[in-house]
Amino acid sequence: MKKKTRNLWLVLGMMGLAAVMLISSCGNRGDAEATNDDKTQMSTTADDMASHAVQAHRKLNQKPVPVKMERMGQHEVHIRLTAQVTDIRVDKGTEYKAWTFNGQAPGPLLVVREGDLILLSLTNKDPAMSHSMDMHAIEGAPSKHFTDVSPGQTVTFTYRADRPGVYMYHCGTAPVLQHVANGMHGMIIVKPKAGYPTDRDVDREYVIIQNEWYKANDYQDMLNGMPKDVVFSTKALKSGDPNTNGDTFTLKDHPLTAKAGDRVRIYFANMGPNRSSAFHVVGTIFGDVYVNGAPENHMKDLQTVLVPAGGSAVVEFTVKEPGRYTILDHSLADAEKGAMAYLDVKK
Ligand SMILES: [Cu+2]
Repeated sequence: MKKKTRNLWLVLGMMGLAAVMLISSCGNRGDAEATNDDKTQMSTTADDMASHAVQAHRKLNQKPVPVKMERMGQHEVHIRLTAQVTDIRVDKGTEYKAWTFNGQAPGPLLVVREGDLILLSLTNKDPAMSHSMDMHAIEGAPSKHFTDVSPGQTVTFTYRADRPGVYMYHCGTAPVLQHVANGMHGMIIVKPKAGYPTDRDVDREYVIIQNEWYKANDYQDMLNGMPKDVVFSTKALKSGDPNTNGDTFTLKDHPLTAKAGDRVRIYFANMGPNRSSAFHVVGTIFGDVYVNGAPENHMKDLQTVLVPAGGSAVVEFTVKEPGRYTILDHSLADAEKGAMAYLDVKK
């Protein structure tokens, strides 16, 4: 009798275990169900996600889809973004299979006006996993506005940009660190209705974005390691401006330009994912700084601006004489890792 009871408990226990395994495998399918790789369907730990992505993305290098921004009315703009996997050159001789918006990392520069209603359509061309849009420029429930878009799907999110400034946007799909470190981030400028008080003084303006690259799709390195490259990029504010990916060399080989006496404005944002930036331009003093790019956060005369991961600033300075000015993260190890650009000032 005792033996029978013990066997019954053993059978019930095994049934329970099987049920738990079945439930957990169903509950965890999520992103993994887009492929036939059965091994990855049992778990969505970041390391498993990483190896899953490496498998599914191995032969993938999707041609960048141009971003579309269309003004529908005076206060309404339709933005179409695409999540895709595209190889990015992050250092001379180093390609990175980046998870991107529109084949750029950082993603395309978005510019809207304070008060605009944004219709943001996100198409997910990644065959292997969901992606999403965490838009720092808006206020709303993440569970409503920042939801996952499955492979092959397009979802349109609607929200209003009521607060002027320079904001980060990024993929918010878990694990967020992995999606951001792999390249899914960018800048959106919400132009202030009344402009900045110093608009009239500015002769030219540029965008600089900072981000870090870790060992390719290595979640443990993203979590506990040090970035291999800390990089700058620029994005075009008007046609003809340079538009680059985050790499260690382009903005040194092809410096930004200005004329002696120019008042220069830089819209700067730090994508992280992990490190702060001590933003500085050698040979200048930031006469006017707008923390977060908000006109009311106006500060005067700073040598260096601390910009956290997920933060930004607008800085303005005068280049008094011709020469080469270095723009850098004054945390100098990060500058040596690549976070440096040149501004060449002519007569
Ligand atoms: Cu993503």
